[in-house]
Amino acid sequence: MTAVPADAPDVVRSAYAQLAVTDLTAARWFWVGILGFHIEYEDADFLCLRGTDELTHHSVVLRRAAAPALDHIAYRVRTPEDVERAARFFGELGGPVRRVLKGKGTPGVGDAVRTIDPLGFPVEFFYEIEHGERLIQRFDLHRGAEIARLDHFNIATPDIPAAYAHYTSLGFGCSETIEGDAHELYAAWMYRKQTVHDVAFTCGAGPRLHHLGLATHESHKVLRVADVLGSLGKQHHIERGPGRHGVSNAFYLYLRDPDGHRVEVYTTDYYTGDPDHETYRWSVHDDRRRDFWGNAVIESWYKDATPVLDLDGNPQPVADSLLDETAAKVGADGLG
Ligand code: 4SX
Ligand code: FE2
Repeated sequence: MTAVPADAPDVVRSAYAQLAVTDLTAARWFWVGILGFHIEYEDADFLCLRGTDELTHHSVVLRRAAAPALDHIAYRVRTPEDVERAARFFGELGGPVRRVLKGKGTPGVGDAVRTIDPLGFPVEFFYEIEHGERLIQRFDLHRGAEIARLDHFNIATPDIPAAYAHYTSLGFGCSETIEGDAHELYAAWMYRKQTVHDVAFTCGAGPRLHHLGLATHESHKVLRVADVLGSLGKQHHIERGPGRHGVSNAFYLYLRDPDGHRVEVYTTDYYTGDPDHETYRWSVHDDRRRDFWGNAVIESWYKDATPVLDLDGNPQPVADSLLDETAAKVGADGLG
C-alpha cells in the first residue's frame, strides 16, 4: 500500500457522498427500489443509505433541495488525530476549513472537517461514524441491484495533472491512466483502499461530480437492473453499458437517477495493495480502454456531470477542460 506523506491525513477509503436531490420520493424509488440500498435513517430532509456489506451508517446521503448538486464527498481517515491532520493539511493549502461537530452535520457522522480542496471540490474528512446492523447475510432483505458498497468517486476536472498531484500528496497510489502520445494525462484512477480506485478523474469542465461507483458482487446483478428498467419502461435511466471496462477490468452499467446524478453499477475489479504495484497505462487511441469490446462511449457520458456546492451551499464556478478526450481519434466515430 502507498505510504502516507508525513503531513497528510491517513485516508482509509472513499466513504460517502451527499447529494442534493429535488424529490425524495422519486429518489427513493431509484436508490432503494432499483439499486437496492437500505435506509439507515430518514427524516423530512435526509435519506441515509447503506449497501449490504457496509457496516457504517451510510455511503450515500440524499438531501432534499431546490436543485440537484453534490454537497460533498467524504473520506474516512484512520484515527481521530487524522481529522486534525486534515484540518492542518488543508489549512496550509489555503482553502476554507470548517469544523462540523457531531450532531451538526450529516446524520450518523461524528466530528468532521470540511474543506474546498485545490481542485474546487467540497470534501469532508471524518473518523467517527455510527454503525448499522450487519446485513451481509440478511439475504431476505437483498433486492434490486444488491449494491454491496460504495466503491469510488469519479470527478470531472479540467486539469488532470493537478488532480494527480493533489491526490499523490494525500498518499494515493495510481492504478491506471489514459495518456496521449506525449504522455499527457487524459484520466487517472487513484486508490487508498486495495482496489483499482477510490477516486478517478475524467477530463472535463469542473469541478463537477462525474459519477458514484457502486459495487455489486456479481455481473448478473448488473444485467438484471438493466432488464428491470426495461420492463418498467424506465430504460431512459440507462446511459452507457452494460459492458466490460478496459481500465479496471470491471463489468459496468451507468445509470442516471431522477435528478440526472450518474451512478455506475460496478463489479469485479482487482487487488492493488502490494507496495510496488505499478501503474498500468492505456493509450487514448486504444478503443478498448473505456470499453474492452470497443463499444463507443455516448457523448453525454463525457459531457454531463453534477454541479458541486461550496461550504455555504452556493454553486462552485466551473472552468473549461484543457484536453478533450472525445477529440482523440480512435475509430470511425472518434468517441471510442
Ligand atoms: O471508461 S473506463 O473504462 O475508462 C472506466 C470508467 C473504468 C473504471 C471506471 O470506474 C470508470 O468509471
Ligand atoms: Fe467508475
